[in-house]
Amino acid sequence: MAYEVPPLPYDYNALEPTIDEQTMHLHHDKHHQAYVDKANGALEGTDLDGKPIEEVLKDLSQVPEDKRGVVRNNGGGHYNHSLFWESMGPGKGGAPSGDLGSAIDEAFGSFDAFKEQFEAAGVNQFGSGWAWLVLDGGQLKVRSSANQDNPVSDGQVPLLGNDVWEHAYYLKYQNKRPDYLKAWWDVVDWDKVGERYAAAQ
Ligand code: MN3
Repeated sequence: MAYEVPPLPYDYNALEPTIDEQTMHLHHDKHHQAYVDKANGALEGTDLDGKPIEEVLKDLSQVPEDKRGVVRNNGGGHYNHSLFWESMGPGKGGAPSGDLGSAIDEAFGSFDAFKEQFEAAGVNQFGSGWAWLVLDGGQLKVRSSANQDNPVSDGQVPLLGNDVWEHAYYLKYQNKRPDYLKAWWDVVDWDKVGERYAAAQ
């Protein structure tokens, strides 16, 4: 079964004004679709055809060498964006509560300190990539990744990721990536992130 772009769990304009409707259409319908099409093309006819993308990315050495780069980039693009759409929602934002809220306070000192580190990871990612909150051997950490690399390929569990490719923000924020990273907190669905944290324990 080939990969498919999952439908957005909300309307294209639901994340306004943080993320504009046109960006959501291009990002979801065009960019994500292109990653899916290229990943499917690379895996078609291999033993990995139909394997969940997370399982493929956990061990890229299982991908035939001549297809590994394409799968890393485009399979990564599919997995990253699938996580991304689900991590946001209208009327979200605020702060994490429960176990995740306590764990963030403990790991980073405070929620504000965590946000500062996460934004810095996004701002300082040279070129295209992602900022992440991950669980690494039971420890919460902030990191970035280049291109469409996902922390799962490094044995970590991605809990939250923000896309800092220019296609994610340029129509509305132009070159002001720091402004996009700061505004993005208004649409983060912390219940969803908390579910991932609980599942990863
Ligand atoms: Mn993107």
